[in-house]
Amino acid sequence: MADPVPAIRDGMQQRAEARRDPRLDWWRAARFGMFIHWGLYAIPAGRWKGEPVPGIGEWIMYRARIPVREYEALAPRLNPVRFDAAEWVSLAKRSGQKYITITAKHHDGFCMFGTALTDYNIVDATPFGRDPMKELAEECQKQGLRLCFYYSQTQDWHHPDGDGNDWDYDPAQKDFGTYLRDYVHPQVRELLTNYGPIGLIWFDTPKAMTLEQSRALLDLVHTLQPDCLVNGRLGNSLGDYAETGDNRIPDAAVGADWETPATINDTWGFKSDDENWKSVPDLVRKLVDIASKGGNYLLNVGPTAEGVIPQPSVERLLAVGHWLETNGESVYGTSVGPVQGLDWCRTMAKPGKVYLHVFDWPADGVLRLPGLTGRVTGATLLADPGAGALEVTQSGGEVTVRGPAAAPDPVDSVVVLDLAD
Ligand code: FHN
Repeated sequence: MADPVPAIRDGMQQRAEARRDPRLDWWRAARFGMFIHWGLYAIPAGRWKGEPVPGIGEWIMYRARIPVREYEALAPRLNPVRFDAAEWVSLAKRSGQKYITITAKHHDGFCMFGTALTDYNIVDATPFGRDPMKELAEECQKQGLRLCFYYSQTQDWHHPDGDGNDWDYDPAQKDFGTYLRDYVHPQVRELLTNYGPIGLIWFDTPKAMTLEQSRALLDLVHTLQPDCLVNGRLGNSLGDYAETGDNRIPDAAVGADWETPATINDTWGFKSDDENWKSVPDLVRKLVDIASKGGNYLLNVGPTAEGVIPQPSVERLLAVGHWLETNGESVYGTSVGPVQGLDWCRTMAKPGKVYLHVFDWPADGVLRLPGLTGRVTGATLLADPGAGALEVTQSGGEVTVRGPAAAPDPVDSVVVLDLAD
């Protein structure tokens, strides 16, 4: 299979055996997860001293070169009184998302969890005084979703030895090895000890991590929670699955476990003036496109400093969830589709079945699918099985299905093809 995304190639070359690792079974079946970028950066929400700061919201400290002492002053202002873990988890659930990956610590270094390693955390440094990760862990347990933690292991613009801040600290004086050993490792240990079973740890921007450093972190995670997965941005091609670049979807199917992290507008962390929301059809088709190539879609929301997930995100996610209520069978638990590379459709496979996702329904209602080996014994519309069997013929390597003239679903009509054993 073609593999046009270098990040995937780099991440997964190593581990053919990983593709059969049963620890990933839940994750492979999930196909759709909620990413949450939430931190102090939600307070300035893209503006500093009255001026807009270009770029993604959670990078405001870096982009505006905000001194640590000034940025720290945001902490006493963080009071997300409208945060409701039950509501967030329920939103993910109703949106058809099977796991939540949330920023425990992003590059700004502020910890959104209670930690003994620094007071610079939401429990000790804010009037809020609660641990949202605890509340989310409890709710995920209750509602049956997997909780996963994003943790920025290299960049930490607050810590004197963390990577990235060269405006407060002299890079030549930094001791990255000590930071990893005495700060990152103990914090990862906290995250994997204090919150129950964790689905995965999502590391990011590996930068100059040495092989030894990446391996030590991987081993730490697997020692503390053997079933906890590690994403593909740990560095040095280590991790349980590969991560594409942000918002990147490979052109073709990939013979590895992989995930696309993606924004729902143009930022990860909340920015008050980013209204460039992706449409529901776009989101549904991206999910389907990714799943047809064997990947997972990790779709981001950026809650406000009050703890509210912006309404345009909520509306879109619920609409995708609504589509999945009818069509989920053709997404969850599927594997790479047998026919690839066609503009008008995508395919996914399950034993004995092929799901044909039609993005552009032909005007005469006749679907002509080339390249399917195996005998098709029947075809139905997934959303309308009551409409009965559709007429199917097969000759010269082409399957022809006669459907209604009008697209059953203008976004994506799913036809189930039954295959002979
Ligand atoms: O720098 C981060 C960015 O802020 C965001 O967290 C994304 C999500 O994939 N990861 C990094 C850039 O790739």
